[in-house]
Amino acid sequence: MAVSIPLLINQLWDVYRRINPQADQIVKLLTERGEAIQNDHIAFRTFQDPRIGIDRLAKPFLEAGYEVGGEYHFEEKKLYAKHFQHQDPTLPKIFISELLLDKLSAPIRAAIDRLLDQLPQDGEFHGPLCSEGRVWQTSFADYELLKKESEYAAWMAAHGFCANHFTVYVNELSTVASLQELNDLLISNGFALNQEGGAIKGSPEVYLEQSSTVASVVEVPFTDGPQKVPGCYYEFARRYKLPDGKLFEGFVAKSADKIFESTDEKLQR
Ligand code: OOG
Ligand code: NI
Repeated sequence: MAVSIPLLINQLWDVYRRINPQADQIVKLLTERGEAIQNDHIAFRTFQDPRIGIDRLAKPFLEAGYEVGGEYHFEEKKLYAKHFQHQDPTLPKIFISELLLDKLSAPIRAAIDRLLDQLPQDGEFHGPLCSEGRVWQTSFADYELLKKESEYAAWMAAHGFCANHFTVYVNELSTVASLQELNDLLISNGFALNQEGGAIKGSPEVYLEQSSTVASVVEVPFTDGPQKVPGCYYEFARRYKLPDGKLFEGFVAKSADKIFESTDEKLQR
């Protein structure tokens, strides 16, 4: 039976807001101005493996009527992504990326195998549907090893299948006229934005503008003790109309490449 997507989104939000206290604060900031927040998209990360790859994670969404909307390649980060969208425009798009394991070095693959070996054997695994994002134990030593080759892999080890970010749909906001205005509001309220390649990624020419916070640092349990590591971030997206008058529903790989870096250690101050 298809899951209720609004219910699933509420569950995902509940886990996400606990790892990303900024999200609650930003929602409060906007709702106090009278805004009702709509999600443009929700993003997940995973490893390219038949048990938990994009297609596996997308299953509950496809069963609920979502369709593939586009695919994206990130050669340098060794990532592949797809986005899914629903005919109901009030349902957020779903962006799922996966790390291409066959492009990684042997020690990194071995460290990822130590995670994947802990997956349930019986196909009972539901990815984002499970209430806890992380379904494996990992050592901080492995986290640090993974980070040397892929910040994305290290993030996956620490956080697993929780929503990586929610995204405010800026078009639906009434008290800010542009993404720049929203960014200014966030900065004046003390939020740090991902400035990689400029705070605003994209432009009206590519029909999409995006910005994001720097991921909150959170304490994560590792087998060798708790450590503070980058968690989740909040994103803001403004969409523009295509020449044919329809709203652009896709993503822009060049912008996404920089948005991924919102969880990178280098952005932590
Ligand atoms: C996804 C980064 C890309 C977008 O909207 O372009 C993205 C991630 O950090 O997992 O969310
Ligand atoms: Ni995003």
